[in-house]
Amino acid sequence: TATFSCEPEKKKRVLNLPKTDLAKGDLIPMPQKILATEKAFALDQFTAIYTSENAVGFPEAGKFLAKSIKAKTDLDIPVNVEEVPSREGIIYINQSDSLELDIPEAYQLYITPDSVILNSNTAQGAFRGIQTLRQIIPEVSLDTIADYKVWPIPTGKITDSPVFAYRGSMLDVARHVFSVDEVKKYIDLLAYYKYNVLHLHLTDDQGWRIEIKSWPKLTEIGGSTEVGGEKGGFFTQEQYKDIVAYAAERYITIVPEVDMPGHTNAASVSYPFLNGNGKKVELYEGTHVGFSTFDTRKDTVYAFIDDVVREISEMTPGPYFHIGGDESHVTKKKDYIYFVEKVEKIVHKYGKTMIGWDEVVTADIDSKSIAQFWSSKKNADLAVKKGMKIIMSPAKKAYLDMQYDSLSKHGLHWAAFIPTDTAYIWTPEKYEGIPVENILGIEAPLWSETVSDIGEAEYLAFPRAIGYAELSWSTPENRNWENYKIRLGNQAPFLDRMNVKYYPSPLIDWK
Ligand code: TNX
Repeated sequence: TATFSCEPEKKKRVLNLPKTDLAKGDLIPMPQKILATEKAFALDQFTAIYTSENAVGFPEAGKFLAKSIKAKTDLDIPVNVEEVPSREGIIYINQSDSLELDIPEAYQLYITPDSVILNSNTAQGAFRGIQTLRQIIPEVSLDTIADYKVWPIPTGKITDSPVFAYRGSMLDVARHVFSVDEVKKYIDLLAYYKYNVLHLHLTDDQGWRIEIKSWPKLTEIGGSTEVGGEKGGFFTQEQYKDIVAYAAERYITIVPEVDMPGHTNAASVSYPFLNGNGKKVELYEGTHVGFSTFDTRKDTVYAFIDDVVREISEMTPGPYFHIGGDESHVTKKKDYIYFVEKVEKIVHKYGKTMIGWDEVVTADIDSKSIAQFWSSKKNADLAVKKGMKIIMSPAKKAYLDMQYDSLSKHGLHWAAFIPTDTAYIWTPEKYEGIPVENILGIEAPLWSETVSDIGEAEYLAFPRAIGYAELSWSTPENRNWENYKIRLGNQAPFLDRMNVKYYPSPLIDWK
């Protein structure tokens, strides 16, 4: 068959490409090392992608790159899984065992005028490197240099790997329901900035959003409401699996959260035997917190939790199960501790590592469980004392639902106003004396009491989520607000192409 449309002879015309500077690109997060060589690789209709053979995930990574190039340039780039022909104009995604790459998610990019070589030990590392490549492809083509379009890619070498292993964001799908497609769009945006975790807050007082086959009323009744009287909804197990698979293709781990023993009104309306606050339970569409609790002294409550943890764990390939544990204001202290210790055992029974909001460290839990620090420095210190790892989500720095300022259309401000610079200018490595050895990573939660659609959620998340990506990937030496804010302004064409309704912060000169 005549598939040789990109034969080398056709291309052997020397293009007079402009000088470039790889170090002046708009990369976010900033890579560890960049060495610029000031020439250019011509990305054009003759370019072809090759990937290592027999390397798990590499062909798929190649296809992902081709799709991304198509979205940005409209070029149709073929992806080949075969021996690399020695010719110019190729992007080669290579599985390499080099020791330098023996760090999870590490990659190297070697760009010369002849080829782009992306080396990584793992497909995950290759995928992170592909995001870098996507970002250095210029927004506009050169149309005067040849009788076809050319995108000059700056040459040089990038060596890169992340500072933190856990780089996450959380979507509260309980207070407001988001569709599968909306969650996927959020995943796409996270992936572009090298996030690797999406935490789904699946249950709260106002709604239960995940189908549990053994307890169908959770979604029938508990899923029927949202904050503000909207219509409710939930993910079927098939939909949840679809989200998990979509995230996995982007090397993003889903962390499911079932918040308990507080934040459980929706569960208790569905099955009143669960309720432990002594009051009659009714569906709830308001925004108060801390009024609900499970009955922590009934065996049947733990049998229920066992089913829920089992069904969700079976659909979740990632290592974590988040049990919530925050703001259980009407649970007696001793009952709370008893509860967390019992539920931790259930989480372990289904092979998962437990994560909980920082209050859970007041119970006697395993040092391998993880504390998500959101407000209590005392709890963070206790976690450190127990040798636990901590996910950094301090509300006054990392909460995506805090308003930018008093004029913000959406959001709360109980923790702080968080303008775009404040969100970026802090050092998680040295925050409130928490030792860096204990920090697993950073997560930016997006609580949804004040948003009623994905556009409003995007207004709160962007641009701040882009800054948290850099805080969790790049070294402190490579982070600098003055430099970052220019790169951030240059994200506008990407955000526009993705139809993101970001907040156009006046601190930023948007391109
Ligand atoms: C506190 S942060 C909560 C959530 C709210 C959020 C609003 C945390 C663990 N609990 O229930 O949605 O504040 O900012």
